[in-house]
Amino acid sequence: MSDKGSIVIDLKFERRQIDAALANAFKGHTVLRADDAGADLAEARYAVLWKPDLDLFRRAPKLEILFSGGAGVDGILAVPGLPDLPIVRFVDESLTVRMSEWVVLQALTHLRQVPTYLKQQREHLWNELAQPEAKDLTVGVMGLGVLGQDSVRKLKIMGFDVIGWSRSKKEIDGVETFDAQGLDAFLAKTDILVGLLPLTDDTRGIFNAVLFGKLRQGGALAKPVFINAGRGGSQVEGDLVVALETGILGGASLDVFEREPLGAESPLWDMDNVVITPHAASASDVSALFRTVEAQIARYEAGEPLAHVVDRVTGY
Ligand code: NDP
Ligand code: OXD
Repeated sequence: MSDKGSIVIDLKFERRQIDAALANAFKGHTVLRADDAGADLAEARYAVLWKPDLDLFRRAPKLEILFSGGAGVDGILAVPGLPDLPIVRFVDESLTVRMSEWVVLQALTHLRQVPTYLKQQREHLWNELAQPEAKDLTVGVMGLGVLGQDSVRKLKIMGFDVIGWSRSKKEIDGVETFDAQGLDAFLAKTDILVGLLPLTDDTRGIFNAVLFGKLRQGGALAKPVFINAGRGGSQVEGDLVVALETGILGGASLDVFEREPLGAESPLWDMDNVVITPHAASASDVSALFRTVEAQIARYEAGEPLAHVVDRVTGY
């Protein structure tokens, strides 16, 4: 019998990935698997979850803390009848670094016109394009949390002019920042828009025709570019397609979609100026996830406060 609390795992990673990570995690805890229909979860105290269904909470009525398998918690908060328990987000250097790599890669992809060069390559066309520099472009980052702030730092290292927008105003050295009220002023300066927002009632559908129409036209890339790795529910894909077709937007890099996987019929797949990745900007490293959960449980059991607890009112 274990003398530490038992933990139920309900994650969408491949089983072998979870098994490999469990080999070095949760010593002294009993670990149960939600996908094991016969598992008795009645005494489980902690859950590590991604998109649970309500049945989990019926099977595990004694849970004390829900640990999210990712930084975003919209998949957990969407469960109807979710018990009122603390939800802890996944925050870890591995996740942050991966996201910044993706964001910088996409910003550089559009700066250096990679989609056009790839098209020319397919057409066997030797044609050199104009080369604006990073400093000629303003990248506007929406969402200045853990991920947004790291991306800001790394975009600046690459030489971009960077500005940021968040609900509450932030002070970041060398970066002009805007609060919720400053959205229009922020958009009017932005050549490359980066979305790193959580999905909440306030951010659902925020990337729409009206917003795209407020981005700066006539910058060094001529037309603004939209990059989104926050959540697909924040973008109105119909509006996005029209903005790309009509030249309101010059290009996009999308990791997240209204519906995932993105349907084969989506016109986004075939647009030359659109880069698509399958919600892969920054995957959670399972071993790192379990390490952070283990550390948080140790803190909780020692009577210390948990870190990165979600505010159920704001939804992130
Ligand atoms: P944080 O909670 O640290 O930061 C969220 C940021 O968004 C904060 O700056 C917050 O403002 C801002 N924000 C939230 N709501 C609003 C609003 N209504 N108006 C303006 N700003 C708002 O989250 P992380 O940085 O850790 O993660 C961000 C999101 O990235 C996750 O929620 C998830 O959806 C997504 N993600 C995607 C991944 C992928 O692979 N595609 C991987 C990991 C995460 P304030 O600072 O004022 O609170
Ligand atoms: C996350 C994600 O939220 O992978 O961590 O989307």
